[in-house]
Amino acid sequence: MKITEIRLHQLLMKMKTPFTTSFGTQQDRFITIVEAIDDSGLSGFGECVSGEDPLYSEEFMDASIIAMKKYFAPLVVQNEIEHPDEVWELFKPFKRNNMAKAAIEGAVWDLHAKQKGMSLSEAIGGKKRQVEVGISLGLEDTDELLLERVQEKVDEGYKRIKVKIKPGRDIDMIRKIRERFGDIPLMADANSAYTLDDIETLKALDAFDLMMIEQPLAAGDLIDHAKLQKEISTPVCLDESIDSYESALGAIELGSCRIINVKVGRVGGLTQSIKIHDLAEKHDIPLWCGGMLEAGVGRLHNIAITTLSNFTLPGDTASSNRYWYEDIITPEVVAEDGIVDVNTSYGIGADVDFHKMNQYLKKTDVITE
Ligand code: OSB
Ligand code: MG
Repeated sequence: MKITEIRLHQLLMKMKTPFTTSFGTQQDRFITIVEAIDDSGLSGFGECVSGEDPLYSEEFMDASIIAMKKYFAPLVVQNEIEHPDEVWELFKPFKRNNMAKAAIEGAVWDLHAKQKGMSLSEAIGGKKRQVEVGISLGLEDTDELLLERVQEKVDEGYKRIKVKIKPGRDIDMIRKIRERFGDIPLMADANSAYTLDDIETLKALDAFDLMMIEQPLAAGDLIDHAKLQKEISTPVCLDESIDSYESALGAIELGSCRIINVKVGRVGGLTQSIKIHDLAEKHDIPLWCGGMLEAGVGRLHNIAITTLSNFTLPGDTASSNRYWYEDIITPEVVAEDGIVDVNTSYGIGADVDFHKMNQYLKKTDVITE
């Protein structure tokens, strides 16, 4: 394929409600949509999931935009690409910056699928035509408010409820959820808010039969998570610590987790996600797809990766209306009773609606060489 132009559409999207984790509160979402255009005028789309500030990981949006403009966009317009799998190799001399790499690679994947007349799911070897979705609920000021949120999402039929925890907002809060909602599929995400000094708290959570505890310890750590997993019965799921195929291999070999949350941006794109998928499947480590407060393009990429066979647990790929009054795609992503139908028509399966996107657009950078 010949890519003649990359456009970086920089958006500021207002979230319906703020989203609070152990590392901070998000109110507006600064998002970059990557558009890759080929010599016939066809466009593929990707989304950069970096946070506005380097709080979840070291990447942040201003830096990702520079990385895309300076390194990754020029590489895809300067080189003839036969297949999107080549993009990771093309980017390899430049270390890390996985979310920037993934955003450009994602646009190339979508373009490739469209050129071949396939859906993105088919292009990556996905077979599922429906995927189960859960929801991630941020910390609320009081447990009562959180219980109301949980009630809403249980009523909407989400297949799994994830709540954020941090020291001081854990055991009592989880106990109240269990007391009110009984045996619902429930998990907790700490976003690395604990250390092994908190082992008694983490052991106490075993009493609540959580599906898993996500990233309790430091981002990047594998050793302490392996020690922790030996001490608790709740499966450890790693998010921040799995930033490459190599770290997934390390986590599996060390026994640092029993479940992996795959985020396409965090691991550097779809090609790397597929490689981690195949590794995890071989080792009976179930996967699910995590979210990064995505707009529609990122959401559709997440749904596509979830159609691979070893994504056996509900992901964070909720409806477009989870965070947005109006998403940038048509049709929007809609979960009914916790199920999203995979649109297998063409590429990511929906159009970027420029009329809708333009209301959020701050700036578009164009890279042609
Ligand atoms: O840890 O999974 C996380 C959002 C931003 C950064 C990190 C995380 C999250 C979420 C929300 O949990 C997932 C979503 O609904 O998109
Ligand atoms: Mg997480």
